[in-house]
Amino acid sequence: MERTFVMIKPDGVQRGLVGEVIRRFEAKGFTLTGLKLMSVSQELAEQHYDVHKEKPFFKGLVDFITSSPVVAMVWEGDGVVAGARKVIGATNPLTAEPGTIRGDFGLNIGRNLIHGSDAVETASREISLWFSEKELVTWKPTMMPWLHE
Ligand code: DAT
Ligand code: MG
Repeated sequence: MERTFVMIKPDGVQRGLVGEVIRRFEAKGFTLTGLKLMSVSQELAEQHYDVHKEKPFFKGLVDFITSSPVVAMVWEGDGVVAGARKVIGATNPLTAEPGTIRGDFGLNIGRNLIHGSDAVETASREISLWFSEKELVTWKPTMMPWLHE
């Protein structure tokens, strides 16, 4: 089953949107497989955003993500990598569609509330960066037959 890494960034946690974000993924039908509130070290932040290390916004991004706790999650389901990105919305909250998390709650690209892996390979890299194997729980919700034909 496909898995993706989702992180509620410091702005989402500080603004009290943890429950709202989790609610949206649950309501969609994805399965929560890992969950933790944590402070992010400089090293983890730099590794996570390694692809952006040459970008002008890299330092600001790392400073932001290490400034206050985040909620790290793994979600599972058919097509969850692309599906979670749809639920999250476009990178810039100003152009993100209403009905998406960023479109409904954000204003600024540097405060876009949430991260989601952008591809299946990225997801697997990010999941192993943020979670140990024993922190992930494999389970099947009993409502599965009501979500899948
Ligand atoms: P996404 O988070 O939608 O995958 P990304 O991987 O291109 O977007 O960039 C990672 C984060 O970096 C993004 O969530 C917010 C920040 N960011 C991206 N482009 C930016 C820009 N032009 N100015 C400031 N921050 C930016
Ligand atoms: Mg990205």
